[in-house]
Amino acid sequence: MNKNIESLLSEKRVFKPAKDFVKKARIKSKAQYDEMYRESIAKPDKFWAREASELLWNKKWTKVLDWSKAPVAKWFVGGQLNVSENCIDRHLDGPRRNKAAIIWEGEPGEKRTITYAQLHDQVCRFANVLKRNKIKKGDRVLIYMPMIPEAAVAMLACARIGAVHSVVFGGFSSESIKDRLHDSKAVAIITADGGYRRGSIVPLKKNVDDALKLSAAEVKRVIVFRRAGNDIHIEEGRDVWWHRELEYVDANCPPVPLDSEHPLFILYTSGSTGKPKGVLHTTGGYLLGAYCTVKYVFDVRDEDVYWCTADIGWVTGHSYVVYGPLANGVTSFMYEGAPNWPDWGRFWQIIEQERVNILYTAPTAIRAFIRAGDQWPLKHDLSSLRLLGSVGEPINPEAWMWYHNIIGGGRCPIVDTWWQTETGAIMITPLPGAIPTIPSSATLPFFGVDAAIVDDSGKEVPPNVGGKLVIRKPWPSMLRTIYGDHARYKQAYWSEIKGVYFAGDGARRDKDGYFWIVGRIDDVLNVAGHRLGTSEVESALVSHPAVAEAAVVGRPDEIKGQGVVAFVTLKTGTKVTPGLREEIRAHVGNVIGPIAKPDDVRFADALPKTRSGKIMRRLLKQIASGEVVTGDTTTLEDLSVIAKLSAPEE
Ligand code: 7RM
Repeated sequence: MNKNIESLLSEKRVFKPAKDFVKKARIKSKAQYDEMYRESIAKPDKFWAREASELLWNKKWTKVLDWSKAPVAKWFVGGQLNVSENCIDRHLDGPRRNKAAIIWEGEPGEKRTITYAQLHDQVCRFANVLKRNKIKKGDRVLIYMPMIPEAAVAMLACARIGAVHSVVFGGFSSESIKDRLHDSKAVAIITADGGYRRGSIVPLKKNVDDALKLSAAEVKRVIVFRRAGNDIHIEEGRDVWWHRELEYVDANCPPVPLDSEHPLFILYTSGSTGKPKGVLHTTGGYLLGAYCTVKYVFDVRDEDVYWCTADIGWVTGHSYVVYGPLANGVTSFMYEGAPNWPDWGRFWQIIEQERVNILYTAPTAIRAFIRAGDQWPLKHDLSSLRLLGSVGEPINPEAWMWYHNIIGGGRCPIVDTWWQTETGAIMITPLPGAIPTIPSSATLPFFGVDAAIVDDSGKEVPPNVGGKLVIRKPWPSMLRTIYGDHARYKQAYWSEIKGVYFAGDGARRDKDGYFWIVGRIDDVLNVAGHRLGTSEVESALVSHPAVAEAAVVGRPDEIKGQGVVAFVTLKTGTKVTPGLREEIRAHVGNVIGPIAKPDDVRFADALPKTRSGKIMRRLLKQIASGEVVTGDTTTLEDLSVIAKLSAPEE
């Protein structure tokens, strides 16, 4: 057995769902989960038909799944529905009519509450604005907005008329906008004058103008929401103001019944190589995945205030800020700004003030909070929280424990949810009232998810042996294609191992069936013939008391194949002493085994991250190997980080 496996197996702290959580939970025991899971795999048509019947269909399907043209799936064949009708209109006849659909706080501190009835009014009016501007069913519309309710309104308005939105994260450059316009052949853009970020204004409209200067592609219309009040250029004949357009429309806009396989959105995501892939999701299956996971994984109640901190520019924002919670009639809290503006207490102050019950955030944020210090959360009453979620990367045991104790007060289950842009919805996760959790394990597959760990030939490996994480059966919210490049869809996801979806992640499964995600396969090192997960070494590094955050990459090594290079940021107030580097190396050696001892530990002020918080290992690999940093850096949060990392050591 590899040393690294031993270290993961040594993580034995098991957290059982608390009794009073279980009492109210939908799924109350492992046995109940097992039973439902068995049915979902053995009789998927029956299982999904039952779940889908909780949605509103304008026309019932004739067949649950058509997989005869694999890997192209058709779910709920012949069925018709509308996503915006399911997320809004459906709630208007009962007690949810005047309930908050969205509670929003802007970075400067203003607050808005939008009820389901008000959301209906706004979405209908804006859908009429789209129609007025000649945007039709099937047209692609690029959305480039700050985190304001109008971003959700724009998405839902597109869904209402069958236009296909492609949200581009507000932190992306004009170059990225141009590429996405081009690839999606969008006919319109919805944007804002500007958005707030850490006290300054992001010039969104100007970025759109610059993108259109690079290549106007097929864009006929730009609709601009006034958010920040900054000066902008209005191109006559092309650009219109959102609020002016509203003067010409009424609130009558019936939802258009759409085929279950009608495209809902395209979302661009980076692959390991080449240009970003336009992941295409469709209507019925995607909505069901988002709906069903919010229901079971977050086990939502009508009285909940639910907060997913993701930006709508990421898939997490699509499924878990907008579509999933609204389909469940839940109150979705939305925040415009950064977690550390004006200080590191902002999130905790919001939770106290809004009495937030469910918090869903990313490990990178958690580690940043740890670094900032416990005094920030400890200043606030966080007792309203009852459930915590984690997404985006493996959560190391230290971050998990801090989240559990300091934020969750030791009382809240943590759902560590593994999924991808491509999967549309959560795939591997604990169900909070049913599944005992272990720090760093995403635990068990969600209903209908036939996940397995296989070797290169596609054969399932024994427990605790690492391999490729694959999904062997189609699931409702799976991507349908890569927009405009179906060959790449087949090649990227269905060719690595014949007949199954390969996620790009490495993982192992323990004897209880729990999944332990190691990370992207390209982040797995091979040091002297030993498989070593970079995230595992990182986890060992951050368990050292002086270390706040760490990123580990491989660099070519003549003897061992690959050597281990660790980039480390220290906790505030920690000084780099002469012995510290060696002490940290020794610590990793103790935690995992000598093989994992970093060959090089480099101290840094910050790590290069994408704006969604993922560490950019490609850049670190280049730096570690002494190369000049090249390639795409448009998703990088702060370019100056690279300059500092590349500079010679002290
Ligand atoms: C939702 C999202 C997908 C990649 C995926 C993994 C990593 C996501 C977890 C995780 C370990 C998790 N979509 N990942 N969640 N790794 N544990 N709970 O992040 O398309 O942007 O990224 O993120 O490597 O392949 S994504």
